[in-house]
Amino acid sequence: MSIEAKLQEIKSGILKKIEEADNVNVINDIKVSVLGKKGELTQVLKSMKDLPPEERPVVGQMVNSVRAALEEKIAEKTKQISKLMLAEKMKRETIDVTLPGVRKMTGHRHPNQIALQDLERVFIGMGYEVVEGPEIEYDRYNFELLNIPANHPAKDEQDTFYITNDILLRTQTSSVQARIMEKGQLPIKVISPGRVFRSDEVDATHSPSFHQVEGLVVDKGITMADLKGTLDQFAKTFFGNNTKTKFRPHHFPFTEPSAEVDISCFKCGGKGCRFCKGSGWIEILGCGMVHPKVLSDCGIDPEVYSGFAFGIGLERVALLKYEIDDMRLLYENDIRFLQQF
Ligand code: 2U9
Repeated sequence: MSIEAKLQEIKSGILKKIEEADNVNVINDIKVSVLGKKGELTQVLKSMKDLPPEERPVVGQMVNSVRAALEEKIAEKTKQISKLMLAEKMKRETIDVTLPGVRKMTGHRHPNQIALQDLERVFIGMGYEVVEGPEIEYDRYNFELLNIPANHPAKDEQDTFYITNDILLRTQTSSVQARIMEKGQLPIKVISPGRVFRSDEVDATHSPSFHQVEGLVVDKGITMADLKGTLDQFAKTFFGNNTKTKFRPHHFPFTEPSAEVDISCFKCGGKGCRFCKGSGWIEILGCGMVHPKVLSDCGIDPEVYSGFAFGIGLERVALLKYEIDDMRLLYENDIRFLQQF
């Protein structure tokens, strides 16, 4: 067969294959098989050395023209296939923008956490620092330094979870403040929020684990007037400007004098309703002037310094604020309940 006929055969064979190709990989294989180092056309070029010298340029030209024709066809077919593939991809990835979206579930704050952050905001606004401390505590900080000595009824095993004789789950966050007082950096103006533990049965108003926010101010010249002014302002900021406060005498081992504070019912304004059980008042916290013995046991001279302290039950405030009538709801983590806040 003449070289020309051979070239024509290669050309028509390859053109047919290109025509039939349906993806870019096949095209690439064809390209290699004809134009590559060991390709059919390359073989023809290599065999030119056996021709008489005068025929070589003619054959060279023929090879080049076949190569050009094939390259053009390959480029054209590649373009055509790419276009087709793109069209198919677009069709596959079509998005129906009219379909309803998939709603993402977002978490949100627990009612306790909302109440805590609201409380903290009020006291931070009054210049208080927020300080936290350990939940597992020494007897010394939880009881001894707070004027609750050995044999005090609060230390009964019925009331407190003991780990050893000396180490327990704190029953109040006052323990954090006893630690601060002992450090002796004065003045002190802190609130201590945190989890506390009591050996209580679970019911609508009790839980073996709940949260407190306790406050402590110690400085020269602190009086009961500071305590009353602070807590009255707190009640107005937190429960509304029309809120009135009432200080009832009470007893705590760590404060003297001590009081419990009631606020006028924010539901009925004090007239008496189901919410305040007809009395017009709702109890919200305990407070008092820090007992001189507590000050001196912590190394602070009660002749020079005085202070006030208060304790707020966080769950109690959350239940009141969101009108929840069972504390257990706060711990069950039922999403249908939590979503309401
Ligand atoms: C120091 C000295 C005294 C903190 C106080 C209360 C009154 C109080 C309770 C309210 C409801 C706890 O959550 S509750 O059960 N607390 O009534 N707490 S005075 O007195 C302190 C704190 C620190 C060094």
